[in-house]
Amino acid sequence: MDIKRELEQGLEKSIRDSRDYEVYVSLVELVNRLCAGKEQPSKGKKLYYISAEFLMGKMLSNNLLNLGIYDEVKKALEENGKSLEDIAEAEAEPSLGNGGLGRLAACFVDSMATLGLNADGVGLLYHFGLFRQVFKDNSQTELPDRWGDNHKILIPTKREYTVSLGGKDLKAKMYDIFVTGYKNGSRRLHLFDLEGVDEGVVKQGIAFDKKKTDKNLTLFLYPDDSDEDGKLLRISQQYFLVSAGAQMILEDCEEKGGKPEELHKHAVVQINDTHPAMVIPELIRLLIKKGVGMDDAIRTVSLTCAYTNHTILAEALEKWDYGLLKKAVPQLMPIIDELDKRIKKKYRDKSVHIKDENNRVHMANMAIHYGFSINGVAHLHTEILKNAELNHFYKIYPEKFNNKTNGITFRRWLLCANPQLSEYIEKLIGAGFKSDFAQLSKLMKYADDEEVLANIINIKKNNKKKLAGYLEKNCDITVPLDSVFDIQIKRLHEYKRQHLNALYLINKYMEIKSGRYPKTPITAIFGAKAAAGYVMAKDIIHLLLCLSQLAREDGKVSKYLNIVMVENYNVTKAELLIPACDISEQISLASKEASGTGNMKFMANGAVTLGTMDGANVEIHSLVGDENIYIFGAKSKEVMARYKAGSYDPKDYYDKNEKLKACVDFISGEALSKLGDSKKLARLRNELLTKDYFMALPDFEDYVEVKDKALDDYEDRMLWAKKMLMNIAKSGYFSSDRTVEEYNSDIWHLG
Ligand code: 26V
Repeated sequence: MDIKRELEQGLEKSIRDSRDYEVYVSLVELVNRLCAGKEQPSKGKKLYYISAEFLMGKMLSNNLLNLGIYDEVKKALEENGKSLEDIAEAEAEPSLGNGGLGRLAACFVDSMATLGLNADGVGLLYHFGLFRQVFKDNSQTELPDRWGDNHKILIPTKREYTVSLGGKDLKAKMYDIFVTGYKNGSRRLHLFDLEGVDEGVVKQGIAFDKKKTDKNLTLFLYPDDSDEDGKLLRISQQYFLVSAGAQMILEDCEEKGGKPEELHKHAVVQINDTHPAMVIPELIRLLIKKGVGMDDAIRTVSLTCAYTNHTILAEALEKWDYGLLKKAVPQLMPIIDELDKRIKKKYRDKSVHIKDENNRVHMANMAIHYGFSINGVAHLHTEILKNAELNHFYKIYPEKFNNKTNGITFRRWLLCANPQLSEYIEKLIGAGFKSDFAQLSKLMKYADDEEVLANIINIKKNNKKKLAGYLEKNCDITVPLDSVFDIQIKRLHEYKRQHLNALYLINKYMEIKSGRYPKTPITAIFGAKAAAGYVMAKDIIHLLLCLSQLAREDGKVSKYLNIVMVENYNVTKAELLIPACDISEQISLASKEASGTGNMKFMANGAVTLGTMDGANVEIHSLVGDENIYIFGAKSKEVMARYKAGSYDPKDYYDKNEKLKACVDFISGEALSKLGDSKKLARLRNELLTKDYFMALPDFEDYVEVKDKALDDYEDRMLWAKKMLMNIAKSGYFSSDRTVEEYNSDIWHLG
C-alpha cells in the first residue's frame, strides 16, 4: 500500500504541510477504510458483550499494529517530516470507562476480533465520560472530560431506536467504533447516544441538572447517585443501554431469519456486571410484544443471557428501589414482578429472591436465576462466590457457576506499550509469541544468561528514563533514574489500600529523618481517581498529595524518597508507567479484589509483584513461585473469619505497635497539617483508628517487612533481573485471547 498517497488523498495536501491533528484524522480514515474491507458477514450465533464501560485507550497505534502497517506508516511519516508518536498524541483518549471492568471489556473486544469470533461490544457513548481529575490545593477536583472533540473514531450508523423513559419517548442513535483484530478481521463496538443531548446543561465542574434526562442522559459515566434524581438517572442510563441494545439484538436475529422464540440459537448476551442486567426483562418484554408467550420468552432469554460478576463488595451488587424503577421504567415492572413471583413460588429462602422485603430489586439475583451462566473472574474470586457470597445460589444451580480468570491484550500492553522489550523478546524466541503468548515461556531458558539479564535491565532503564522525562515535563518533578520505581495505579478504593502504602512511606520518611537511609532511593508512584462523592477515597488522595509535597520540599529526604501522584490517571498514562515499573503494588485486602488486571500488565513488563494472596495474585504466585513474588498479609480465609467474628478493633494493633502508632498519628500531625486540610487528615486518621474496615493495620507490620526485603533483594541486580525474566516468561497465561477462548468454549459456543 502506498501510505503516502493514501494519506495525502484524504488530506488534499502534502503530509509535510499538514498539522499533526490533520494527519491523525487522515490516518483514522485510512484505518476505518481498511477495517470496513476486513469485515466479515455475521454468520451463525452472535455474541453481544454488553457493558456500561469500555475503557479503550487511544486507538491509533494499536490499530496500526493490528492491521500490520505500523512500521510502514511510521516510516512514511518520518520520510515526510512527521513522527508517529507525536501524531498518536493528537488523539484524545476516549473516556468511556472507569476501571478494571471497563478495561477488561476493551481487552476482550480486541481478542474477539483477533480470534475472528462473531462478537460485538454494546455500550453507551458518554460525551464527558467519567471526569477529568485535576489537583488543586493537594486535593482532587473534577472537570468534564471533553474527549468528544475526538469524534473521528465514531462512525454514524443508520440504526436508531425509541426508548421510553418515565413515559417519554427518547431516541437512541447508534455509533460504531471499529475494533481491529491482530492480523485478522475487525469487529465493531456499538455505542448508543441520546439524540438531542445538550452539553450546555453542565455548568460548574461536573454539576448539572439531573432531572433533565432528555438532555443529560449520555453525558457522564456513573453520575453521582447519592440522591433520588441521581439514582433515577443511573437507572435511566442503564435502561437506555439495554433497551436500545435489546432492540438491536432482536433486529439482527430477525435479519438472519431467526424466530424470536428461538433467540438463544442466534444470540448470546454476556452481561458485564449488574449494570446491564435489565437486558433480561427488556428482552422478555420485547419478545412478548412480538407475540411470544411469557413462558417461551422467559425460556429463550434465560438460554441467551450469561452474567459475569466482577466484585463481591456489597455496594456494587446493585439493588434498585422498586418505586424508582417504576418511575423510570414502568413498562418493565410487570415482567420483573412475574420473574420475582416465579422465584418466590419456588424458593422460600429470602436471600435468593429478586424483590426483597424492603422493596428493592436485586439485579444480580435476577441475572443468576434468569441467565444460564454465572462466572467469577479469578480462581479465588469464583471460589468465594460459590462457597460464601453466592452460596445459596450455588446450591440451587451448581452447573451455572464457572470461573474465567481475566486476561489482558498483550498487543497493547506489551507490543505497543513496550516496543523495545517486545523486539528483544522476538530476537530471543522468534515472533511466534505475538499470536500465542504462552510461547513467552520459551524465555525461561535464559534465566541464568547474564547477557540477556543485563539487556533486560537496560530496557527497563530506558523505560524509566522515558517516564522520568514525562514526569519532569508534565509534573515538574525530577526523580532519580537510579531509584527503584514502586508503582500503585488503580481506582482509589479503601479495599485496594493505597493508604497502607502511604503508611509505609510515612515510616520510610521517618526512618530517613532519623538517619536510616535506603540503599537505593525509592520513587513511589501513584495514579488513581476517586469517585466524586467518595469522601474517604478523596481524603486518601489528599494524604498522598500532602506526603508528596512533604518529601519533595525536604532536600534531605528527596534524595532518598520521592512520592509522585500522577494527575488524571488513564490508559495512556498506564502505558507509560507500567513498562517503567520495578515493584508492582497489588495490596488489596485478601478476598476483596476480584481479580485485578494491572497485576498482569506489570508482570508481562518485567515488574515483580508485591501483593496479598488476593484475586489473580494467587494465580501469579502459583505460576512464578515464591522466589519471584513478594507475598504478605492475612489470607482470605483469615480475613473472612475476622469479619464473621465481628471483633476486629484497629485500636488493638495501634496500641501494640509503636511504629504503626507513630505512622497513623503522623497523618494528622503537624508536618502534614501544615500542607493540607487538617480536618480531612484528622478524619482519615480517625477512620483508620475506629473502623479500618479493610484491615490495613493488621497487615502493616508484614507489609513493611516484606517490602523492605524486596528492596533489599533489588540490590542484587542480576538476581532481580532473573525475577523480572521469570515474570515475563510466565505471563502468557494471562492473555485475554486465552480468557476469551474459554468464554467461547464454555459459555458462548460460537461457531
Ligand atoms: C460498581 C459501582 C457501584 C456504584 C458506583 C459506581 C460503580 C462503578 C463500578 C462498579 C463495578 C466495579 C466493578 C469492577 O470494576 N470490578 C473490577 O473488575 C475487574 C475486571 O474483572 C477486576 O479485575 C477487578 O478486580 C474488579 O475490581
